[in-house]
Amino acid sequence: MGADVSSVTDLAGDLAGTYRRTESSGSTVDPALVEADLAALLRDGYVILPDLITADELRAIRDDTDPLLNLKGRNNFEGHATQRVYSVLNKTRSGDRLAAHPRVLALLDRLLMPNYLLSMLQVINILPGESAQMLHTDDGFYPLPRPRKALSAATIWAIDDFTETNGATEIVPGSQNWGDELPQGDSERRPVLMSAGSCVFFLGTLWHGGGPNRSTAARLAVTAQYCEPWLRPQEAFTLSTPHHIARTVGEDIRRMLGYSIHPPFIGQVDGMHPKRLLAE
Ligand SMILES: O=C(O)CCC(=O)C(=O)O
Repeated sequence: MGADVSSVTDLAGDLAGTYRRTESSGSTVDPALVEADLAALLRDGYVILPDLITADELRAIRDDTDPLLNLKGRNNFEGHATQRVYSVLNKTRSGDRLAAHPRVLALLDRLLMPNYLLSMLQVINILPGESAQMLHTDDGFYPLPRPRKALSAATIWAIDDFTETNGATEIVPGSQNWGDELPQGDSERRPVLMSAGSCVFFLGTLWHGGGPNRSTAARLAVTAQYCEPWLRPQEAFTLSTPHHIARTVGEDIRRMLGYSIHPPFIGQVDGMHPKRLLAE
């Protein structure tokens, strides 16, 4: 439905009347820190956020995801020597801290519109022998011409140290500003070297891909991706997440799953705020 925004602003109050917009935990982060992260992100297309999660949290992620890593990729993109776990929120709570880390939300709060959505949460385990993944951008499947503002952003969390040889994510610095040009060969790929517990945050317009794993050990990572609240997320979380999980997760994740409204009424259910579903 097309509408003149000025004539529908009063409607925003209708759907959000009972269920007010909730504040992102990103607001708890020191603004000076966030501004420094943001400046690097906008300049390079990515920023490394070092050592954000503890050894205990890393252990819990490993323990919970290990039994789930039983399938290899079905195509070159997923990687035939790469294991992926989808629908992570329905399988373990240990990824919640990553998906809703305040340092990440603080950047998203500045990049995307309020009530941005979780688009993907996935465990990616690159096994020894895997070759380099094709370079791609994460918001390239939204058919809007480049150069443009990013419509999404992504994090990749190192659960193992990311090294020169073990399949560290590779990025093409500055490529977030490109128009239609494509990366030429592999010489532009730069591995993101970071310690376990760190994450790389990058714009949806940045060219990147999984690196080749030339080591003898697997490289475990978790990726969380986010998109504007007026776009369709990659994973249909509103379809796949049972109500008991939506009630269990914290408010930041609940809001990002789609229990929120992009004013005046995108995301409605039966003309009402979607949170009404969880009250039943
Ligand atoms: O695992 C990685 O390092 C990157 C994977 C990736 O970009 C993807 O599968 O979309």
